[in-house]
Amino acid sequence: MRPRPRGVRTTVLAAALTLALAAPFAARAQDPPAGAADTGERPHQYEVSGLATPAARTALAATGASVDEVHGRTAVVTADRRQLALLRTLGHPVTRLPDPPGAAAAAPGATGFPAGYTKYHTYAQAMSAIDALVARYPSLLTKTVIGKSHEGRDLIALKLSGNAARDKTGPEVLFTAHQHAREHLTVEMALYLLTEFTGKYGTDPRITELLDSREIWVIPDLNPDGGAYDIASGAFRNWRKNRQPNAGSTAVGTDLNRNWEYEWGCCGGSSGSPSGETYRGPAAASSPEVRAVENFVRSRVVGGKQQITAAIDFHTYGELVLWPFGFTNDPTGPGMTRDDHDAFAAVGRKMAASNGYTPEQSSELYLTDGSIDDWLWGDQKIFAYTFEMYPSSSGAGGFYPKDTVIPRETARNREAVLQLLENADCMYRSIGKEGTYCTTR
Ligand code: 7B0
Ligand code: ZN
Repeated sequence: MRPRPRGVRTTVLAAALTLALAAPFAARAQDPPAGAADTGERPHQYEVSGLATPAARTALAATGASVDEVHGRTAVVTADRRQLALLRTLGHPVTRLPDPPGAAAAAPGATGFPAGYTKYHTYAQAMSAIDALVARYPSLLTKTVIGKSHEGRDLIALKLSGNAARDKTGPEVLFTAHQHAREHLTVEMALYLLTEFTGKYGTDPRITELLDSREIWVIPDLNPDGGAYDIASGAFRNWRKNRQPNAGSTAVGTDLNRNWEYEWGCCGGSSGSPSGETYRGPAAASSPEVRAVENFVRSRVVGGKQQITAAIDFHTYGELVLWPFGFTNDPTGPGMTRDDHDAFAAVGRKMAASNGYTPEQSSELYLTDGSIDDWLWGDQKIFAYTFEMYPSSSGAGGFYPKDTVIPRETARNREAVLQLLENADCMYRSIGKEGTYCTTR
């Protein structure tokens, strides 16, 4: 990990202290009384210090907490009461961080975002914005329903494709967003891409060329149920998982990004307990959301060849460009040659240079098993990245940055997205090996 300046952490702590002293609601935002059910409770963020290695961070995750942020030897986690108790047994100093700002003004029964967040799109608002784009640009943008969420919401995929007569021999590229409920900025990222590509086709030469030579798929909301639940009380719930019930437990939800069908649950990179923030589900692809997207991706195999060559799955937060594998610390191994790794890293670093994120192999953060990028690469040989968007720290808003950042922080990834699209016909060109790998295309 790249250590960050100490000032950042001091600012976070100072902000925490200021909020704790100034905000009247802080008093009732303490841990619930002993004996409270750990399922209905809103989890909180905590800063944990004294972590020297990825293994130490993976041990944090083994409590069932999610690791949200890593700065040098410090991590920020989301934990419920029980996970907090386990965390404390690990012996690292643990400090409670303030709750998201929106949590102050609870308006039960709300279906929209609270004040300061109203430019974020609810699921319904995103769907109507998308339908309006499809109606306006019918020759560029088409919508397919690829399945239903647990609660029955449509899971949709959008296809962007230029209408030039020229033959499409180029690759397909996939952008996915919102596996994690509280990561609302990622839906805005998907909407930005749809708006940008439709609005600039025919006038922006780079976008025109890309849409004429490639097909772009956008799945803007993998977890609509979790997203709706996160905002439904009028105060952000800090929710991560989907909303699927678990047999034999009152705890709800599967962590979609631990549910993919490649090395599922293999390696201590997920939780086997339904109350875990990173619960992997009872079986690989047990969630309807993951199953729908896996089937969609498999449906892109044409004549024995996967048409999608590259992908980005958008998350928040941390400002990172991550590549597989997450399940192992090895940079190479079965399913990942040195050239594969080098091409991943070369394009990943180039993208990170354009948006100012930090590039690294996913497992340098902490181990994850059953995550989408491992499946896309391990099972489908798609060059799949995970982007952790703005901000870099909980002090700058964590999972809940104000809506004023949306235009800047979505446009910030424009260049990286264009670079991936331009590399997608031959990712090995980035390491000078197109002659070895890309001659038949
Ligand atoms: C996660 O804070 C995923 C890396 C995938 N190999 C990182 C992601 O699922 O833990 N971080 S996050 O939850 N968005
Ligand atoms: Zn995430």
